[in-house]
Amino acid sequence: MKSILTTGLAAIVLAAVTAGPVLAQGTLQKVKDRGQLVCGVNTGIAGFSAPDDKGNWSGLDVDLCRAVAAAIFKDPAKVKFVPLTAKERFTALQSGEIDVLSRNTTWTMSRDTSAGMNFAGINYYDGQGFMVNKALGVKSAKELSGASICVQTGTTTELNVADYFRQQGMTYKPVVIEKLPETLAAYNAGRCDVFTSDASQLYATRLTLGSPADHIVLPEVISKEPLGPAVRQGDAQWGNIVRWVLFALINAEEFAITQENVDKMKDSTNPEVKRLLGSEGDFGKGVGLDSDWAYQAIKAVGNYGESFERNVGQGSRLKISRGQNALWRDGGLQYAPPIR
Ligand SMILES: N[C@@H](CCC(=O)N[C@@H](CS)C(=O)NCC(=O)O)C(=O)O
Repeated sequence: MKSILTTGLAAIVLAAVTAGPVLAQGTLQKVKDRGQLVCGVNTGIAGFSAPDDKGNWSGLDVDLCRAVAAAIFKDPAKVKFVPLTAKERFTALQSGEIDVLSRNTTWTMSRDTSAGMNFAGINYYDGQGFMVNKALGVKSAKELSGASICVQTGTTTELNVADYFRQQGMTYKPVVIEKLPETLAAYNAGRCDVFTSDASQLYATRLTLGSPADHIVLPEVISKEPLGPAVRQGDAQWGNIVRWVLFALINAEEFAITQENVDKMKDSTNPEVKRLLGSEGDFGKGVGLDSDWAYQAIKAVGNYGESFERNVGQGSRLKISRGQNALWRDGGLQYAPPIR
C-alpha cells in the first residue's frame, strides 16, 4: 500500500513538474490575461519615444513595443506605455510594473547581471557626446576643463563623464538633475556650460531648445552606448520573444520585406522569407506564439530600416544617418541571427 508520504511526495513532484512550464511562461501568460503589453519608455525623447498632443506615442523604442504586442495579439494597439525617468526605469521593471523596458537604455554588464535584468538585443548603437552653446567658442571636448556639466541621475552618462575627465586629467563640476525637462532648463538658463548624453539624445533634445542652431554637438564620442530592450531575469521565454521580434525586424530589412509588401512576400520562393513569415515551418512555437508572429510584427511597424528612417532617420526631424546602425552587409553593426 502506498504511504501517505509517497503519495504526498508524488503530488508535490507532479505539482512542481506542471508548475515548471507555467512558471516559464509567466510573463507571456500575464500579458495575455491582461490583454495588453505594458512597456516602459522614456518620458519624451523625439525619435525614441514621445507622445504627441493626443497622447499617441511614437519612436524607435515605441515601435519595438508595438511589434511585440502585434506578435502576441495580432494588434499593435494592445500596449500601454509607461513613461519613466532614467532613475525610475529599473525599479519599474524589477517590481513587475512593466513587462519590458524599451527606453534608450545602455546594455552594460552590471545591468545585465546584478541589476536583475537581461538585455534582449541592441536596437540602436550609440555613444556619449557633449553639447555646448556656440557662444562658448568651444570646438572640442578637450577644451572643457573646469566646465559645469548637466547630466541626468541614474544614467551611464554620469560615470562616463567622470571617467573621461579623469583620464584626460581635467576637472569639471557636475550638475546632476533627475528629470530631463529640468536638466534642459538648467542648460538653457546657463546653469551649466555643457549638456552631456548619448549623441542621439543630444540631437533630439537640441530640437526642443529655444534656438537649436545656437548649440553644437562636439566631435568627441567618449563611450559605447549599445541601447536595447531589457526584461526581468528568470523568464527565458519572455526574453526570447522580445529578442526574436527585434531580430525579425532586422532580418526583414535584410530580405527586403516591408510593411507594404509583407503580404505578397508570404508567397516568396525564398525559404528564409517563408520561415520568417510563417508560410513554412512553425517558428512561433518555440516562443509560445502563433506561426505568423513575425509577419504581424513587420506588418505593424515595418522592417528595422523603415522604423529607423521614420523615427530618427531621413523621414524624421532628427535626420540621423544609419552609420553603425546600418545592416552588417552595408558596413553597419546590425546583424540578426537566422530563423531556421
Ligand atoms: N543610455 C544611457 C542614458 C539614458 C537616459 O536616460 N538619457 C536621458 C538623457 S537624454 C533620458 O533619456 N532622459 C529622458 C527621461 O528621463 O525620460 C543609460 O542607459 O543610462
